[in-house]
Parts: sequence; structure tokens; C-alpha cells
Amino acid sequence: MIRVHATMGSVNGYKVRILLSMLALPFEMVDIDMRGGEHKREPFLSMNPFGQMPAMQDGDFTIADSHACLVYVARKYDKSNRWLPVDAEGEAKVAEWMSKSANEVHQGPWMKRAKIRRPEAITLSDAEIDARCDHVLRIMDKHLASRAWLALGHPTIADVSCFGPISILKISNYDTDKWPNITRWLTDFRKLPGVIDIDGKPLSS
Ligand SMILES: N[C@@H](CCC(=O)N[C@@H](CS)C(=O)NCC(=O)O)C(=O)O
Repeated sequence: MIRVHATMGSVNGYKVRILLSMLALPFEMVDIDMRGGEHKREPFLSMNPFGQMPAMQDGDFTIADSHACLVYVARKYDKSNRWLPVDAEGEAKVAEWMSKSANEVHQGPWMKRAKIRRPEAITLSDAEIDARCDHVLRIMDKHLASRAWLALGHPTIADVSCFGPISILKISNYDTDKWPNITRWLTDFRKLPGVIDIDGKPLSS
């Protein structure tokens, strides 16, 4: 059984839960007491010495970092190779957007939610975070004006990764409705089979 070690509120953990759910893979959540600092102590540090969630175990194999987890799950369990293509161009396009997710999306949309959950840990002003969100979402909105999905002509783990933090912006007091192509992309992603919300409830019918 796959085990995902994270708090339910962890947006990076949410990305991994989305893909597992879309691939209909059974998994167990191991809830980490973030406020109690469980991710900064052993045994969590043995799974991720950076002390960040998520970490994942699949049998004897352990992997940390949401993007590494997404790559592992897609390569190991998606026999169609659609979520993570094997051709050089396709894989590189997915890596390009995974990288944007790990940096620009993390520094803006992810930070928006993090400041609400842990205001003591985030020193950036709301205005600075909103400006960062505007910056990355303006570029993504333009990118999505001429294509349905971020990296390729079909959804990939790049969409999964960016969907996590961007899909919950509205409940974090940032209105994504002002970006029409992002709004359409979010709507289309929510319709994909197996998609769940951050609480684990199914979104698609
Ligand atoms: N690059 C990492 C970032 C992980 C990350 O920032 N996780 C957050 C939760 S969503 C965390 O563990 N924060 C607590 C901390 O850094 O102390 C990933 O994609 O997994």
C-alpha cells in the first residue's frame, strides 16, 4: 500500500493525492502533526532531510518532494505514459512546467495559502504575494489562450502540479475569475475522472 506522509492541508501533498486518486491507486494518508513539528524530527527526517511534506513510501521505496512523487507514480503506474511522456520533447515540456510549479507557482499561489495557514512563518506582505500571483497567472493565462493544457495536448503531471495550489486560490481570498483561460483550465481539470478537492472529496462526476 502506498503511504503519503503529510498533513491533509499540505498543498504539495494534495498534488500527490490528486494523481493517486486519478489513477485509482489505493493509498493511506499518514497525517503529520505540522504544528507539533513532527516533520522536523525523526522518523520524518529520514524520509526527507529538508523536513518538508510530502514524503511517500511504496513498499521499500521512499521518495520525498511532490514533484519527485508525481514523477514516480506516473512512471511506475501509468502504463499509457500519458501523464509523463517518454519522448524527449514531451518529457521536457512536462519538466518545464513542473519547474515553474516548483518555483513561480510555489512563490505566489502556494504562498497565498501558506500565509493564511501559518501567518507567523510567512513574512511577505499580502500585496507582495498578490503581485506574485498576478505575475505568474498573467503568463499562464496567456499561455492557455491557445492551448487546453499546460505542457501537451492532453493533461499531464504538470497540470496536476499547478492545479493543486491554483485551484484553492479562491478559498484563499485571491479571485482567479479575472483570468478567463485559467478559469477554463481549472473547470476542465475538475471534470477529469478521479479528481479530488483538498479535503479528499471527489470533484468530477
Ligand atoms: N519542493 C517541495 C516543497 C514542500 C513544501 O514546501 N511543503 C510544505 C507543505 S505544503 C512544508 O512542508 N512546509 C513546512 C516547512 O517547510 O516547515 C515539494 O514540492 O514537495
